[in-house]
Amino acid sequence: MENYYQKEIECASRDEIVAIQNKKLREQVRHVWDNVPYYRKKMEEKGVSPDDIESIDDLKKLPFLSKADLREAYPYGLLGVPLKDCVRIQSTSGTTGKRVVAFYTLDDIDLWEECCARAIVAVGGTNEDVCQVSYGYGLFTGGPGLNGGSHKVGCLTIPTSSGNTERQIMFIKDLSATILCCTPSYAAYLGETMKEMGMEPEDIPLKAGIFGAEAWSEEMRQDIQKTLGIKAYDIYGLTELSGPGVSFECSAQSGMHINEDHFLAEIIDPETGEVLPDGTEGELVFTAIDKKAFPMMRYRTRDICTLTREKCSCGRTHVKMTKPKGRTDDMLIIRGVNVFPSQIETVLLEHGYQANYQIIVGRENNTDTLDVHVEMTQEMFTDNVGEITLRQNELVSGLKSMLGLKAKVTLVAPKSITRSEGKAVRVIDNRKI
Ligand code: DLL
Repeated sequence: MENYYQKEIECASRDEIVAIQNKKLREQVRHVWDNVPYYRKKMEEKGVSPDDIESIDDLKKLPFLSKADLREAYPYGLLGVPLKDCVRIQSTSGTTGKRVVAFYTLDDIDLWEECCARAIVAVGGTNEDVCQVSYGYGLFTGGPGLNGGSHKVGCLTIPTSSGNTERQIMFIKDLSATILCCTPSYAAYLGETMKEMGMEPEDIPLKAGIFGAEAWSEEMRQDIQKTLGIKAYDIYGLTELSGPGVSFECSAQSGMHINEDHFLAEIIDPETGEVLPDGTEGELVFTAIDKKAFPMMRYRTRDICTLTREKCSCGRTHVKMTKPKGRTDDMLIIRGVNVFPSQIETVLLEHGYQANYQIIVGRENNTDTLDVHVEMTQEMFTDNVGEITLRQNELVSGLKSMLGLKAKVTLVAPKSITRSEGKAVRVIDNRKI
């Protein structure tokens, strides 16, 4: 039987959802106009005023916000309330430019944690569960968000944070953790370490995992499910919109329901900014309609995915987004061809490898080069050159048919690629150096 944290809203009819959205959007636009001069100026430049926004159909009249705006307005320029009403900040790791610093009122934290609670209940979590949160705690939103959600559900929460992998496994076993929250790459690493410690999936009581914060393929889901003996669910979010829980997977495991009572989603053409119909792939744009301290309006996420409104078997009515394929800024353009790391991952896992790989892009004689280093698994490890060459060639042709590009593949020894405890770094683009 499907459980819900807030059934009334999670399963509300379309009319009910739209009525909530219209009301909240009107109020939020007024709030931003009155309190965020930076965005008001953008609205004025576009010739829009709060009176022009009556319903969600008017959303497209509003200007976009992008990472560049966040940088320009750093740190307080997009704040929607006096600083004294804020109780927390969270921040991104800032690998691409300046950090994003997001602010929260107590109510903003409450709604964020509610979103995470919905995600935990959707994977079967109740107050009888033990939820181990192995996302990083601190400035990163993963740990704090799921910790709060776990409290709301009433799970016994184990705040291990990331790292110290053997201790993670000890806690899972000794304290009978049933739900694990971490990045998918760390989940895979935990599985690998467990195996090395001589443990089988049956030796641990875990039943579900809530994995997100980075793109991961369907093949990687299958792999993790097998090594940990659990069901693996996706969760999505970003610091600008609070953190994890903007959307989450249900029992159908076929895309993530967006919490539409808090976030309006649109898909746009990343080149032209034009809004695209449901079912079309494009860049995801969000408007936060009730978060007050950091009210993001039409924020361009750069994540590429599709929205679907097909009826879901779980009974939830909120729109679903497909697994993000990657970010427009992660997308590599190699010899003119668009390549997402997730496509490479799909090919590797289809050929029996695990998600331990590195993509190295360079330029030689004015031509882009694509090198993929892939770890052999223990089972396939060999120093037989003939066999290695055969395997490499298989991958070269698999990648060729996926990407339409010739890549160089190098098989490397097991455990030679550094493992990640948080978001994995898969790409080294030497062209940028
Ligand atoms: O990664 C929030 C989060 C924490 C989500 C824990 C899920 C679990 P940021 O560090 O601001 O926030 O990074 C946000 O990560 O724009 C996506 O590109 C990527 N991302 C997040 N979740 C997923 C996912 C957190 N499930 C950026 N699949 C986003 C693919 C994801 N990419």
